[in-house]
Amino acid sequence: MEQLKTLVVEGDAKGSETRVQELLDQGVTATDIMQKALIPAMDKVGELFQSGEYYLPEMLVAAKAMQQGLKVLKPILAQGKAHSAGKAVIGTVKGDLHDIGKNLVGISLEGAGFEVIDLGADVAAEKFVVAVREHEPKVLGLSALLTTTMLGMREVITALTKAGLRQNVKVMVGGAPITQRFATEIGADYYGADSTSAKDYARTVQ
Ligand code: B12
Repeated sequence: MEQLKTLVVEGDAKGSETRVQELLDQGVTATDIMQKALIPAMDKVGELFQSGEYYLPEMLVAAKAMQQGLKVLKPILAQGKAHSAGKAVIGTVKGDLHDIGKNLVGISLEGAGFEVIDLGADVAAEKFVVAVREHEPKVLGLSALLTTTMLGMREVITALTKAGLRQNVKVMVGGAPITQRFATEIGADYYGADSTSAKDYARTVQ
Protein backbone atom coordinates (compact mmCIF):
# COMPACT_ATOMS: atom_id res chain seq x y z
CA MET A 1 0.00 0.00 0.00
CA GLU A 2 2.82 2.40 0.92
CA GLN A 3 4.42 1.68 -2.44
CA LEU A 4 1.21 2.54 -4.28
CA LYS A 5 0.88 5.75 -2.31
CA THR A 6 4.43 6.72 -3.29
CA LEU A 7 3.80 5.88 -6.96
CA VAL A 8 0.76 8.18 -7.01
CA VAL A 9 2.49 11.01 -5.15
CA GLU A 10 5.36 10.76 -7.64
CA GLY A 11 2.95 10.73 -10.56
CA ASP A 12 3.78 7.30 -11.97
CA ALA A 13 0.52 6.44 -13.77
CA LYS A 14 1.68 3.13 -15.27
CA GLY A 15 3.20 2.05 -11.96
CA SER A 16 0.02 2.99 -10.13
CA GLU A 17 -2.13 0.92 -12.47
CA THR A 18 0.17 -2.12 -12.16
CA ARG A 19 0.43 -1.85 -8.37
CA VAL A 20 -3.36 -1.59 -7.94
CA GLN A 21 -3.75 -4.79 -9.96
CA GLU A 22 -1.05 -6.53 -7.90
CA LEU A 23 -2.77 -5.56 -4.65
CA LEU A 24 -6.11 -6.84 -5.96
CA ASP A 25 -4.43 -10.11 -6.98
CA GLN A 26 -3.07 -10.38 -3.43
CA GLY A 27 -6.62 -10.15 -2.12
CA VAL A 28 -6.63 -6.54 -0.88
CA THR A 29 -10.13 -5.06 -1.29
CA ALA A 30 -10.85 -2.20 -3.71
CA THR A 31 -12.22 -0.09 -0.86
CA ASP A 32 -9.03 -0.54 1.16
CA ILE A 33 -6.88 0.36 -1.83
CA MET A 34 -8.87 3.54 -2.30
CA GLN A 35 -9.09 4.54 1.34
CA LYS A 36 -5.64 3.49 2.51
CA ALA A 37 -3.53 4.42 -0.52
CA LEU A 38 -5.17 6.48 -3.29
CA ILE A 39 -7.01 9.07 -1.18
CA PRO A 40 -4.15 9.49 1.35
CA ALA A 41 -1.83 9.98 -1.65
CA MET A 42 -3.92 12.93 -2.80
CA ASP A 43 -3.87 14.37 0.72
CA LYS A 44 -0.07 14.11 0.68
CA VAL A 45 0.05 15.86 -2.72
CA GLY A 46 -2.12 18.65 -1.28
CA GLU A 47 0.32 19.07 1.60
CA LEU A 48 3.32 19.17 -0.76
CA PHE A 49 1.55 21.80 -2.87
CA GLN A 50 0.69 23.89 0.15
CA SER A 51 4.27 23.77 1.45
CA GLY A 52 5.59 24.87 -1.93
CA GLU A 53 7.40 21.63 -2.74
CA TYR A 54 4.95 20.77 -5.52
CA TYR A 55 3.65 23.05 -8.25
CA LEU A 56 0.66 22.63 -10.52
CA PRO A 57 2.33 20.21 -13.00
CA GLU A 58 3.31 17.80 -10.20
CA MET A 59 -0.23 17.98 -8.80
CA LEU A 60 -1.60 17.23 -12.25
CA VAL A 61 0.56 14.17 -12.91
CA ALA A 62 -0.21 12.85 -9.44
CA ALA A 63 -3.94 13.26 -10.16
CA LYS A 64 -3.46 11.34 -13.42
CA ALA A 65 -1.71 8.53 -11.55
CA MET A 66 -4.60 8.40 -9.07
CA GLN A 67 -7.12 8.25 -11.92
CA GLN A 68 -5.18 5.49 -13.65
CA GLY A 69 -5.32 3.39 -10.48
CA LEU A 70 -8.98 4.21 -10.04
CA LYS A 71 -9.71 2.96 -13.56
CA VAL A 72 -8.71 -0.55 -12.46
CA LEU A 73 -10.95 -0.31 -9.39
CA LYS A 74 -14.01 1.22 -11.03
CA PRO A 75 -15.58 -1.99 -12.41
CA ILE A 76 -15.18 -3.62 -9.01
CA LEU A 77 -16.51 -0.67 -7.04
CA ALA A 78 -19.48 -0.11 -9.34
CA GLN A 79 -20.06 -3.83 -9.85
CA GLY A 80 -22.59 -3.96 -12.68
CA LYS A 81 -25.78 -3.61 -10.65
CA ALA A 82 -29.03 -3.02 -12.54
CA HIS A 83 -30.10 0.62 -12.59
CA SER A 84 -32.97 0.16 -10.22
CA ALA A 85 -32.53 2.85 -7.61
CA GLY A 86 -33.42 5.84 -9.80
CA LYS A 87 -31.41 8.62 -11.37
CA ALA A 88 -28.73 10.89 -9.95
CA VAL A 89 -27.22 13.94 -11.62
CA ILE A 90 -23.74 14.92 -10.45
CA GLY A 91 -21.18 17.58 -11.34
CA THR A 92 -18.47 19.91 -10.09
CA VAL A 93 -19.57 23.53 -9.93
CA LYS A 94 -18.52 26.34 -12.22
CA GLY A 95 -14.89 27.43 -12.22
CA ASP A 96 -13.75 24.24 -10.51
CA LEU A 97 -11.83 21.56 -12.40
CA HIS A 98 -11.41 19.07 -9.54
CA ASP A 99 -13.32 15.96 -10.50
CA ILE A 100 -11.72 13.00 -8.73
CA GLY A 101 -13.98 13.18 -5.65
CA LYS A 102 -17.04 13.76 -7.81
CA ASN A 103 -16.09 10.72 -9.90
CA LEU A 104 -15.84 8.61 -6.75
CA VAL A 105 -19.31 9.76 -5.72
CA GLY A 106 -20.53 8.69 -9.18
CA ILE A 107 -18.93 5.26 -8.84
CA SER A 108 -20.51 4.75 -5.39
CA LEU A 109 -23.92 5.79 -6.68
CA GLU A 110 -23.61 3.41 -9.63
CA GLY A 111 -22.64 0.66 -7.23
CA ALA A 112 -25.83 1.40 -5.28
CA GLY A 113 -27.90 0.93 -8.45
CA PHE A 114 -28.36 4.54 -9.53
CA GLU A 115 -28.27 5.64 -13.14
CA VAL A 116 -25.68 8.42 -12.96
CA ILE A 117 -25.77 11.40 -15.27
CA ASP A 118 -22.34 13.00 -14.84
CA LEU A 119 -22.19 16.56 -16.14
CA GLY A 120 -18.43 16.74 -15.58
CA ALA A 121 -16.48 19.60 -14.04
CA ASP A 122 -16.81 23.40 -14.37
CA VAL A 123 -20.58 23.14 -14.75
CA ALA A 124 -22.67 26.33 -14.83
CA ALA A 125 -25.79 26.57 -12.64
CA GLU A 126 -28.05 26.73 -15.68
CA LYS A 127 -26.68 23.42 -16.97
CA PHE A 128 -27.62 21.73 -13.68
CA VAL A 129 -31.12 23.17 -14.01
CA VAL A 130 -31.50 21.86 -17.56
CA ALA A 131 -30.31 18.39 -16.49
CA VAL A 132 -32.70 18.27 -13.52
CA ARG A 133 -35.59 19.29 -15.76
CA GLU A 134 -34.68 16.72 -18.40
CA HIS A 135 -33.72 13.70 -16.29
CA GLU A 136 -35.92 14.25 -13.20
CA PRO A 137 -33.31 12.70 -10.85
CA LYS A 138 -33.99 11.83 -7.22
CA VAL A 139 -30.74 13.45 -6.18
CA LEU A 140 -28.40 16.12 -7.45
CA GLY A 141 -24.81 15.87 -6.19
CA LEU A 142 -22.66 19.01 -6.27
CA SER A 143 -18.92 18.97 -5.69
CA ALA A 144 -16.48 21.84 -5.05
CA LEU A 145 -12.84 21.74 -3.95
CA LEU A 146 -12.03 25.44 -3.91
CA THR A 147 -13.10 28.03 -1.37
CA THR A 148 -13.55 30.36 -4.33
CA THR A 149 -15.99 28.07 -6.17
CA MET A 150 -18.03 26.62 -3.30
CA LEU A 151 -20.42 29.57 -3.46
CA GLY A 152 -21.39 28.26 -6.90
CA MET A 153 -23.43 25.67 -5.01
CA ARG A 154 -25.69 28.37 -3.67
CA GLU A 155 -26.15 29.64 -7.23
CA VAL A 156 -27.29 26.20 -8.34
CA ILE A 157 -29.84 25.98 -5.54
CA THR A 158 -31.11 29.49 -6.27
CA ALA A 159 -31.40 28.67 -9.97
CA LEU A 160 -33.36 25.49 -9.19
CA THR A 161 -35.73 27.49 -6.99
CA LYS A 162 -36.23 30.11 -9.70
CA ALA A 163 -36.97 27.39 -12.23
CA GLY A 164 -39.59 25.91 -9.87
CA LEU A 165 -37.65 22.65 -9.59
CA ARG A 166 -36.24 22.85 -6.06
CA GLN A 167 -38.95 20.65 -4.53
CA ASN A 168 -38.46 17.94 -7.13
CA VAL A 169 -34.91 16.96 -6.21
CA LYS A 170 -32.76 16.45 -3.12
CA VAL A 171 -29.51 18.38 -3.31
CA MET A 172 -26.42 16.90 -1.69
CA VAL A 173 -23.13 18.74 -1.48
CA GLY A 174 -19.56 17.73 -0.74
CA GLY A 175 -15.87 18.37 -1.36
CA ALA A 176 -12.94 19.20 0.90
CA PRO A 177 -13.92 22.78 1.92
CA ILE A 178 -17.64 22.01 2.41
CA THR A 179 -19.06 21.69 5.92
CA GLN A 180 -22.44 20.83 7.39
CA ARG A 181 -22.79 24.45 8.43
CA PHE A 182 -22.20 25.70 4.88
CA ALA A 183 -24.64 23.13 3.49
CA THR A 184 -27.34 24.27 5.91
CA GLU A 185 -26.60 27.92 5.15
CA ILE A 186 -27.11 27.51 1.40
CA GLY A 187 -30.22 25.35 1.81
CA ALA A 188 -28.81 22.01 0.64
CA ASP A 189 -30.60 18.87 1.80
CA TYR A 190 -27.50 16.94 2.72
CA TYR A 191 -23.76 17.28 3.31
CA GLY A 192 -21.58 14.21 2.88
CA ALA A 193 -17.92 13.92 3.82
CA ASP A 194 -17.24 11.02 1.47
CA SER A 195 -18.65 9.00 -1.40
CA THR A 196 -20.03 6.29 0.85
CA SER A 197 -22.20 8.72 2.78
CA ALA A 198 -23.35 10.21 -0.56
CA LYS A 199 -24.63 6.83 -1.67
CA ASP A 200 -26.14 6.03 1.75
CA TYR A 201 -28.06 9.30 1.70
CA ALA A 202 -29.22 8.86 -1.90
CA ARG A 203 -30.63 5.45 -0.97
CA THR A 204 -32.86 7.03 1.67
CA VAL A 205 -34.47 9.42 -0.86
CA GLN A 206 -37.92 8.24 -1.91
C1 B12 B 1 -5.53 16.82 -7.56
C2 B12 B 1 -5.67 18.27 -7.25
C3 B12 B 1 -5.72 19.17 -8.33
C4 B12 B 1 -5.78 18.70 -9.78
C5 B12 B 1 -7.24 18.25 -10.08
C6 B12 B 1 -7.30 17.14 -11.12
C7 B12 B 1 -8.66 16.54 -11.21
N1 B12 B 1 -8.92 15.96 -12.36
O1 B12 B 1 -9.48 16.56 -10.29
C8 B12 B 1 -5.36 20.01 -10.55
C9 B12 B 1 -3.87 19.95 -10.77
C10 B12 B 1 -6.06 20.27 -11.86
C11 B12 B 1 -5.64 21.08 -9.48
C12 B12 B 1 -5.75 22.42 -9.81
C13 B12 B 1 -5.89 23.42 -8.85
N2 B12 B 1 -5.88 23.29 -7.52
CO1 B12 B 1 -6.02 21.57 -6.66
N3 B12 B 1 -5.83 20.03 -5.63
C14 B12 B 1 -5.74 18.74 -5.89
C15 B12 B 1 -5.57 17.90 -4.60
C16 B12 B 1 -4.08 17.57 -4.43
C17 B12 B 1 -6.35 16.61 -4.50
C18 B12 B 1 -7.87 16.70 -4.73
C19 B12 B 1 -8.43 15.31 -4.81
O2 B12 B 1 -8.64 14.78 -5.89
N4 B12 B 1 -8.60 14.65 -3.64
C20 B12 B 1 -9.04 13.26 -3.56
C21 B12 B 1 -10.56 13.20 -3.62
C22 B12 B 1 -11.01 11.73 -3.56
O3 B12 B 1 -11.06 13.88 -2.49
P1 B12 B 1 -12.22 14.98 -2.58
O4 B12 B 1 -12.22 15.63 -3.89
O5 B12 B 1 -12.17 15.80 -1.36
O6 B12 B 1 -13.55 14.09 -2.57
C23 B12 B 1 -13.98 13.32 -1.45
C24 B12 B 1 -14.91 14.09 -0.49
O7 B12 B 1 -14.63 15.47 -0.43
C25 B12 B 1 -16.29 13.77 -0.97
N5 B12 B 1 -16.93 14.55 -2.02
C26 B12 B 1 -16.41 15.21 -3.07
N6 B12 B 1 -17.38 15.72 -3.84
C27 B12 B 1 -18.55 15.37 -3.29
C28 B12 B 1 -19.86 15.63 -3.68
C29 B12 B 1 -20.91 15.15 -2.89
C30 B12 B 1 -22.31 15.39 -3.31
C31 B12 B 1 -20.65 14.43 -1.69
C32 B12 B 1 -21.75 13.99 -0.82
C33 B12 B 1 -19.33 14.16 -1.31
C34 B12 B 1 -18.29 14.63 -2.12
O8 B12 B 1 -16.16 12.44 -1.44
C35 B12 B 1 -14.87 12.23 -2.03
C36 B12 B 1 -14.43 10.83 -1.75
O9 B12 B 1 -14.23 10.61 -0.38
C37 B12 B 1 -6.11 18.92 -3.52
C38 B12 B 1 -5.59 18.71 -2.11
C39 B12 B 1 -6.61 17.98 -1.22
N7 B12 B 1 -6.13 17.34 -0.20
O10 B12 B 1 -7.82 18.05 -1.44
C40 B12 B 1 -5.70 20.25 -4.15
C41 B12 B 1 -6.48 21.56 -3.80
C42 B12 B 1 -7.97 21.29 -3.72
N8 B12 B 1 -6.19 22.42 -4.95
C43 B12 B 1 -5.98 23.63 -4.59
C44 B12 B 1 -5.68 24.70 -5.50
C45 B12 B 1 -5.32 26.02 -4.88
C46 B12 B 1 -5.71 24.50 -6.90
C47 B12 B 1 -5.47 25.56 -7.98
C48 B12 B 1 -6.17 26.92 -7.71
C49 B12 B 1 -3.95 25.74 -8.12
C50 B12 B 1 -3.48 26.85 -9.04
N9 B12 B 1 -2.69 27.72 -8.48
O11 B12 B 1 -3.85 26.91 -10.18
C51 B12 B 1 -6.00 24.87 -9.25
C52 B12 B 1 -7.50 25.22 -9.53
C53 B12 B 1 -7.98 24.71 -10.84
C54 B12 B 1 -9.49 24.85 -10.92
N10 B12 B 1 -9.96 25.93 -11.54
O12 B12 B 1 -10.22 24.03 -10.41
C55 B12 B 1 -6.12 23.83 -3.09
C56 B12 B 1 -7.46 24.52 -2.73
C57 B12 B 1 -7.30 25.59 -1.67
C58 B12 B 1 -8.60 26.24 -1.34
N11 B12 B 1 -8.82 26.35 -0.06
O13 B12 B 1 -9.39 26.62 -2.14
C59 B12 B 1 -5.93 22.41 -2.56
C60 B12 B 1 -6.67 22.09 -1.22
C61 B12 B 1 -4.39 22.16 -2.37
C62 B12 B 1 -3.81 22.93 -1.22
N12 B12 B 1 -3.61 22.28 -0.08
O14 B12 B 1 -3.54 24.10 -1.32
N13 B12 B 1 -5.73 20.56 -8.28
